[in-house]
Amino acid sequence: MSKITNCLIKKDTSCIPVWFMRQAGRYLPEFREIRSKNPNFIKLCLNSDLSSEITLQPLDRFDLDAAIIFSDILMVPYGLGQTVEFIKGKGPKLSKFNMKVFLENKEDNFTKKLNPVYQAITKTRKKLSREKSLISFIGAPWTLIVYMMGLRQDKKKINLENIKKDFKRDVVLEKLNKFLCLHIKNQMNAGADVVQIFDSWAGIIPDNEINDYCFTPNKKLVDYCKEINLPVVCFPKGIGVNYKKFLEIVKPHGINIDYDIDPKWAKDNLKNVCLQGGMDPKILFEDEKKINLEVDKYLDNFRNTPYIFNLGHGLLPETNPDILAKIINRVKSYK
Ligand code: 1CP
Repeated sequence: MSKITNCLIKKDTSCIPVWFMRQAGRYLPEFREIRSKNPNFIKLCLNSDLSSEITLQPLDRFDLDAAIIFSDILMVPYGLGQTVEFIKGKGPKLSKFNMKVFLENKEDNFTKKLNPVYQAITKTRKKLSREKSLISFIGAPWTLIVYMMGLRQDKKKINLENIKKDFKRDVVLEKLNKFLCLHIKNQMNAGADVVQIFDSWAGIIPDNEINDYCFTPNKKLVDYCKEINLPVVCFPKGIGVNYKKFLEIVKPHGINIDYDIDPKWAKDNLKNVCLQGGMDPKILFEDEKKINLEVDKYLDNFRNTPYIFNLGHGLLPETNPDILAKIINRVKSYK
């Protein structure tokens, strides 16, 4: 069993494993080099040799306890027939959502389209030692809907009345759930030993809709992971005190807290779960003394509770890799 699955399943507190969201990415010069020669991001994700190489880049540099497969949550909308483009400085752009095309999707075709992602997982697993986890991931249904239907806005709460008119909510959620379960299973069969569910836009769901759009769809996915014995970590970013309710309803093995969550509050309110992350990725731009204080704040707070060191969101492109190396060493030598 890897250190991370030990922490997630057995709630082991004897060591604090460490990995970072977006650990494979733009802050690494070796990633930027590959990226500059591969302007089409989706094509890059579908190149299993390069994806596997990028996945392992941070592990060649740092003493991390997991690799996270280099892919994207938007590979699922791609697999379901939407085109996905990444416009520099602007983020992702998807072709217009078409309900008919969406509902016609077949499992075989989806698996075939995303096969290179699964091949990348198998290739990576072969090169990774057993004590290291290989983390797969998906976007939660709500977060995918935000991109698929072009609802992405600033952080403010969203008015769902506008989309409800011709939006068959339960049909869309059910179909997405089916394909997300398939994507989880395919990634596991290819060699992934953990899955993380990113609900990055959960924070903009109005409170009266959070049950239907966040808790219930996440619970269905977590129940499926438990059925197939795959440890699962949820990340419902931005939901504040609703983290408590989320945990009571969804009950994943692990939960990643975001940087708005007070770690003390998390320790007191989020029990019987392995906690992960929390530290603001912007702290990595501060001086060493301040960084160390902040790292220790999380390590001290979660002493003797099952905890995986990570951040409260992904690493930022401006991060200095040498700072990351120092943080990892600090976590590893913490007594
Ligand atoms: O070079 C580039 O321009 C591409 C940048 C990039 C990278 C490195 C994108 C575009 N995706 C990725 C990889 C990625 N995406 C990983 C790889 C593994 C790792 O962590 O190292 C993961 C886990 C993701 C997940 C992801 N993609 C999320 C969930 C996590 C989060 O950041 O909240 C989301 C929302 C996306 C969509 C997406 N893909 C890429 C970008 C820039 C975005 C976010 C855009 C936005 O803010 O809406």
